Amino acid sequence: MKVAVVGATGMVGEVMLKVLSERNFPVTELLLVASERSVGKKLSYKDKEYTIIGLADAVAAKPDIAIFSAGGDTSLEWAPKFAEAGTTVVDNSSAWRMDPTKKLVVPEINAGELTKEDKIIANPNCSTIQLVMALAPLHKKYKMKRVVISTYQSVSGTGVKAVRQLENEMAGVQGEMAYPYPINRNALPHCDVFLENGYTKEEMKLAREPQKIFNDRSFSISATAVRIPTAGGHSESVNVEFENDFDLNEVRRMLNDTLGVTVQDNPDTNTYPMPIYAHDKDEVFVGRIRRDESQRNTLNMWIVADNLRKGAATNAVQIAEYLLENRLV
Ligand code: A2P
Ligand code: 11C
Repeated sequence: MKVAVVGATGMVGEVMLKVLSERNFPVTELLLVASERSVGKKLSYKDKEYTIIGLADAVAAKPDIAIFSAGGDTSLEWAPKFAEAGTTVVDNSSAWRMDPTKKLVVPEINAGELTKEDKIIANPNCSTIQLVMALAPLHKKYKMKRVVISTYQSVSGTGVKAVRQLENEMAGVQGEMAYPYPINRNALPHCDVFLENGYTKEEMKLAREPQKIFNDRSFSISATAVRIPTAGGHSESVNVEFENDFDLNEVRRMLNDTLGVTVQDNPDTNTYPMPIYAHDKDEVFVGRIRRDESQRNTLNMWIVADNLRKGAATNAVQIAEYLLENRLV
């Protein structure tokens, strides 16, 4: 496969290269793409040096697959140009996710929808991916009615500038601010921009994307997204009301049997998912599984994953692997 990584110099791009290498993705030719600022710089992949190229040169090279993580504006402008040149784009931005002509894919759940005609495929938001990975088996069995979610999201979700803000604050150094307030020793109920309805864009991604991924509008989701001073890994407190009653042991068993999900749940040994354990792992970790004693057929759980891996790079590479295995590129 001739593969282009667009946004190769970014935080997700770096993890993308690591994941492609770890999973031994069959790369015959690699194009590393970034903004004009980075053209000519060098990056290495599997001990070989590559020179960063610009987007126009990358389109002209007609890669089989282009994995984008260079922001929504770059995707809006350039993904169609790659698609026209015959390249299949897997896009990690929010640009195409809710476009009804594009598929929004978590391979474990809905990769079966993909066809050769899908030239721009959207990767869901990081906090959505870990949520739906845990909800999928439970929805299938008990049918969800309503989900209430509160997130505890790391600064790596915002990007390099936010990681630096946290590091500077911890070191007591003045620097550029990614957030309107200090993040160290703080919690900001503010991820992404505010919308007219009073929710943030991140909260609305959590409310809308799962319905599209499950191809089901029979359930609703209400979200509060909060930024906390963790370096990497997003955590989620999730309350799910089902139509049908469930058995807690069966819930644990089903989650544990789900590919890509690991249950860490033992109050006797203080075992529960945490961002420091999820770091650099591809699984979605679920714990604190318990019945909501205030309402019928309702479950509480705590979900943690590495937002740059399963939440971004790993999911995108899995989509590329699926396309390849099923001869869709
Ligand atoms: P560059 O390093 O040249 O700015 P992050 O999300 O960590 O900020 O990374 C964003 C990634 O997207 C980087 O690789 C960045 O390249 C790339 N990028 C940003 N804007 C553009 C653009 N207009 N064209 C191509 N790549 C871009
Ligand atoms: C965050 N979820 O942690 C975001 C980062 O829509 O792809 C990814 C933004 C997106 O703030």
